[in-house]
Amino acid sequence: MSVELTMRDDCALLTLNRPAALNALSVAMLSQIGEAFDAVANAKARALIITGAGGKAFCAGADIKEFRNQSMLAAKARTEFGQATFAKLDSLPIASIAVINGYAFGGGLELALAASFRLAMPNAKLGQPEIKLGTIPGYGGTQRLPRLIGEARALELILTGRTVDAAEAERIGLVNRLVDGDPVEAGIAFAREFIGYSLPVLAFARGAVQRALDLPINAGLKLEADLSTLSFQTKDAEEGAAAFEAKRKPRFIDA
Ligand code: CO8
Repeated sequence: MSVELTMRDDCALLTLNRPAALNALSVAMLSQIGEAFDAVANAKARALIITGAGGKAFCAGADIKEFRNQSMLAAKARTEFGQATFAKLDSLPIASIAVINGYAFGGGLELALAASFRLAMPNAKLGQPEIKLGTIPGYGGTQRLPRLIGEARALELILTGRTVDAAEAERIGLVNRLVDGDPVEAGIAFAREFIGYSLPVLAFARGAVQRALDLPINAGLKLEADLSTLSFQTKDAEEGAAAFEAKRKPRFIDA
């Protein structure tokens, strides 16, 4: 299998495992990633951590060796398949963290962009080099990159195909944080900062923020009011306020 799914410390751990090709995304591997996301949706995990095997690459993008002699319809089906696969991360009940340990190019960066959070190891190199291959990002990059780093910076990266190192990626908001050491441990340490909170309430918060840039402000505020109201219907909201008054730590039960 080119993808491994394991559990560690309440976190699901997805490892892209095709190091001989720098974890490049063949169509078969994309299928396996989609199946792994479906499995995570039904697992007892509180966060998903995604990283690449081999120490050199998170993922060097779509498998270029599968590009030639594609019919127009096959190319369209392939880009839609990649988009649909990565969009599964949005509908997961838990947050996802891409730990970028090496190259994250093209479809590899697009996978990381679809995650809730991105952490960069010191050897991270990120870019959308499709223009150099005579094509454009096709797994969500033209839409998610400007939402994350703004239109001008996204356009620059997509039109020039230039590579960004870890420090620049943090400076422009492409990654949340710089981390080092073991990538999985770094992902778990980041996840520990939120996975102790109520899972349904975390999902309400993610659901509201995810839609923020797509909705007109009034519709977004309505969504926030609805989800905030829902959060107050949980036992965990009752517990949070009771624990505050009793000056003790809350004991959330995910309900
Ligand atoms: N696809 C297939 N094989 C790859 C890929 C890739 N994206 N990247 C690396 N490999 C393979 C190499 O061919 C090589 O295999 P082999 O040993 O058999 O020759 C092996 O991995 C190791 O790679 P290198 O020897 O090139 O390693 P280097 O350290 O010298 O270079 C780089 C590393 C800089 C990452 C270099 O491999 C590279 O430039 N890779 C391509 C990066 C790229 O352009 N990615 C974007 C791909 S396009 C894309 O993702 C579009 C998504 C939308 C698709 C829509 C479909 C319809």
